[in-house]
Amino acid sequence: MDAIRCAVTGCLGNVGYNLVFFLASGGVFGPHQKISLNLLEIPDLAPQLEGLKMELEDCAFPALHEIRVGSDPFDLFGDIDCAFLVGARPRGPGMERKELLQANGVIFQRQGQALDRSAKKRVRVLVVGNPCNTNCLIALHNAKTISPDQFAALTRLDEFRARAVLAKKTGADVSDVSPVVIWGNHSSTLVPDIQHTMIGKKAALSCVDEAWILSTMLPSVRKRGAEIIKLRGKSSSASAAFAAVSAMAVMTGQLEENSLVSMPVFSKGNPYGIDPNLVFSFPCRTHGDRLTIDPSMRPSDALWKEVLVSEKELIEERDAVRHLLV
Ligand code: NAX
Repeated sequence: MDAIRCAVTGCLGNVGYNLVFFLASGGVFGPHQKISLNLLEIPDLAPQLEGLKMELEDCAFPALHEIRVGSDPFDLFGDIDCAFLVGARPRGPGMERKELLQANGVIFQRQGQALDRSAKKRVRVLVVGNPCNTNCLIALHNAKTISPDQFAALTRLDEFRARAVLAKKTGADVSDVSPVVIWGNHSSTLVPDIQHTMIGKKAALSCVDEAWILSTMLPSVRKRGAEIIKLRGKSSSASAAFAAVSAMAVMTGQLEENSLVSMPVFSKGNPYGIDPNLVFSFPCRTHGDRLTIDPSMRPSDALWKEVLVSEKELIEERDAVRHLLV
């Protein structure tokens, strides 16, 4: 069995540092599938990257076949089967949201071009670095010879958070809470939707009322990341890495056929009338390593209004980086 080659950008950051160990220990493909890691960081961190490589070697992971390190995506994306695009510029003091979009947009434009030139044509690409939906849109536009269906951004963490909030509220075990749909942008406008969620054998909507969903659940899922920063002094890292591993498992066909997952995917041809040139989180179904948007899950009118607010935000983000879309 050939090794699966995976690239991770930003692997010395909070999320990336956790992610590489999850990956090397078999988190996506299992402990018996050999995996090669291509690790990317900014050039200034070359010595630290060598240190990370040594740490990974010291774990003697049976699945870890080879490690390459560097900072050039055109080189490090060579022949990869999957990519986790985690590295991004954080928002600096006094930095406008628009400036952050531009600074990160350029990174994801270049990485899209590098994927196009260097990666395998069947590569699966997960964008974690924020603003992840719009960064993903930029990357897929710049990778013209790779199908946009092979790109996704990350709202799996928001889905897991929503399930945890619901389990806590109802006193259920989280494993009894079936998927919660996440609509829209990975931002403070995201919309968790429990219309089709089951808690054991009961519909979630028979356990909590819509007023609680709008007044408590929605803000608590949206603000969970900010709350963690306040308490921990750092943003979510291991939970985000775990969610990224889980999302890549979805994208590479490791889930049961027809599983329901929420993934921000290219919106072209979507059955909900959402603008067709966005990366938007929809309820999706798994078919091997392909995802299709489930057309039968339109939420209540009250929630749909919220979904449209998230769409508006994504349109504004896209319009601010239009020059980076080709
Ligand atoms: P950190 O600032 O700790 O790490 C980012 C790393 O990326 C740094 O080590 C930096 O040197 C590197 N980097 C920057 N530009 C790069 C480039 N062009 N090539 C390679 N590496 C580069 O951030 P961290 O907390 O790890 O978060 C990473 C990104 O994930 C952020 O944009 C963050 O907002 C986003 N998140 C997204 C989540 C999601 O659910 N979609 C949740 C977790 C996380 O907050």
